[in-house]
Amino acid sequence: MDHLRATDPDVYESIRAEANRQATQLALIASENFVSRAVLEAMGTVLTNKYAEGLPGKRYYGGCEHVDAIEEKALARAKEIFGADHANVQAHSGAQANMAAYLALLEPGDSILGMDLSHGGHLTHGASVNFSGRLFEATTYGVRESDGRIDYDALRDQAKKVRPRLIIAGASAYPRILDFETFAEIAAEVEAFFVVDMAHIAGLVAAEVHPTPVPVADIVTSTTHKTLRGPRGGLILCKDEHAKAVDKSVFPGIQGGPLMHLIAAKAVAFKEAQQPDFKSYQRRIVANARALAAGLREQAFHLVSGGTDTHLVLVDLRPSHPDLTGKDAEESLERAGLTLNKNTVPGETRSPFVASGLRIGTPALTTRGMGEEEMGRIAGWIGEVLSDPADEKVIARISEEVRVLCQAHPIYADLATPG
Ligand code: DSN
Repeated sequence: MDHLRATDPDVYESIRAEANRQATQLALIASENFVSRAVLEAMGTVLTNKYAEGLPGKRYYGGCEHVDAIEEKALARAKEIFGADHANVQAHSGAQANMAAYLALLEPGDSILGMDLSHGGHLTHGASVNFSGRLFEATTYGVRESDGRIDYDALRDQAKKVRPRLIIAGASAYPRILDFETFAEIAAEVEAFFVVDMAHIAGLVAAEVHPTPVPVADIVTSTTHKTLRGPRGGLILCKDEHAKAVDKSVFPGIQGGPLMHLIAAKAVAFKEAQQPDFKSYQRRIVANARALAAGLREQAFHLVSGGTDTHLVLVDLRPSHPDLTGKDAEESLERAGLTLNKNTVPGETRSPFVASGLRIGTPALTTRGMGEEEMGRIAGWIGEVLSDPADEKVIARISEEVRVLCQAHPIYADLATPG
């Protein structure tokens, strides 16, 4: 990064410091990952200079032959990985992908049924503070209090009661397999469109570690940067019958020029997801999450749903640590070198800024080559720190142990070092 360092030492130094932070802390945020150097390189290219509104072969600008070739590759790979009729790789983010999906199928004022945010859903699935709750009449379904799993009977009852135009499945803090077949049946019973936001589990789906929603959903949206381990961005897959509406909904519906440097990086990430070792990587993510869950249970933490089938666990701190908020737990763990996020839990009584839970994920550490043994150690550290979050001696000792573990699993080492 010689040019950047010379032109803007302040920004250069912050980027270098961030690379150092990523290399020296344990990234346990379930939605984060580390992209490959190839993906990173593709993002920092001259493609950022190019306007390419439209689609390959049908652009509103000249000079698009090379970006066309790139976007065609990205589209072909996305369709092949997920077995989809049609793909659109231009959504700038998962939220944009969801907005495009809704506006492809619905009119403002129509009704949607999505998972309650505090039960593990997402802002764009109908939260009142989000466009999805402002443009559409949103109601919610959730998990059973007794076992933390989606209550499909209650979902069916709710769908019959409100007769939504669209049901959305998908979650940002749900650790169990999503039963897409049952969702689709319920949607069919009430003649609703069925959309799946698989952002969190896209990598697991690509590797067939989680059932795919593609055959049963009208539209499937995703981000590309979570378990899929690509650049930050969105992806939309759909059946042929919705292809035109989806493409028009993205552009000119809600976006202008596509970010071609990110589309190139998506193409590279999709190629990586087509390699045989991607399947074993995804299986290791889940094995690591299960090992982490087992370790946390040994530390007497209460896990929503009792464990995990996926890449994350959701800890409800209230039974084991009634006076400890998610916010305070997150801050103490960060001082010990473990980054994760506070999260609301089913039946939440605190505000989302304080929250009573912790969401902990394994994709990023699995990318660094950590395995089940390391997950056991991490669960132990979480238990120790949270047993007395004010004990600075324990935090100092653990942060040193974290540093040593991180050194044994280097990531972006040259970017982290002052040059
Ligand atoms: N903010 C993302 C997450 O952390 O799950 C979802 O968009």
